[in-house]
Amino acid sequence: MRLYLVHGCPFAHRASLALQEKRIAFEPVFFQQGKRPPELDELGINAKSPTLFDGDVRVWDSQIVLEYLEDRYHDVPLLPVLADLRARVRMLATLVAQELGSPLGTAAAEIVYKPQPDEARVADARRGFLAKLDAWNQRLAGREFLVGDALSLADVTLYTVFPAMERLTGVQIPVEHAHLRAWHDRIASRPSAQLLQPASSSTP
Ligand SMILES: N[C@@H](CCC(=O)N[C@@H](CS)C(=O)NCC(=O)O)C(=O)O
Repeated sequence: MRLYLVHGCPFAHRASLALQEKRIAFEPVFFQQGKRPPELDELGINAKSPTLFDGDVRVWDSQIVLEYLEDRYHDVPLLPVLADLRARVRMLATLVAQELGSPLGTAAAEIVYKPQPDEARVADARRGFLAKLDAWNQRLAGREFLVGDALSLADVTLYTVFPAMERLTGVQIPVEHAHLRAWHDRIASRPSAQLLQPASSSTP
């Protein structure tokens, strides 16, 4: 199995975290932002970071990759069994994209893609990001994981925005959000959560 990815990409981070939690051996194939290799190019414009090559199967887009891994590899599930909890995981993943992915995307668009970032837009993105953290902190009060009693795709999706936002803007989870910080640190300490480095290969 091969995972095509851009180093530091939060979407690819979700895929590498899930693969490692599921103990699936894979080879990371790094490419530069804006320079997709021909094998991705020929899959069309959606084959970005991450794209998974699993035998003859090609899967692009992080949420689809996560769902594919879940459907195909059951030994270590990252979705609960009960339908209501599965729906909750998916709703929380959607909320992450709306509330935190959106300011993260704005910051990335300014800092990664523009030679001269618009500092006002970056500051706005930081403010927007921080403003949403209280609700996530409350969701984690008294809980080890966002949904149920095991790591799920909701945790994977939420966690990966933090290292990306910190790398781009220096934003960290403020100390007053103690539940969120403690949850973050627990996930960060899992070997699966370590960001893959271009020189490394992964065979759990
Ligand atoms: N919606 C996609 C977004 C993927 C994405 O935009 N990845 C960026 C890096 S974080 C990328 O591959 N950019 C490379 C390019 O556009 O050439 C997902 O969730 O996988």
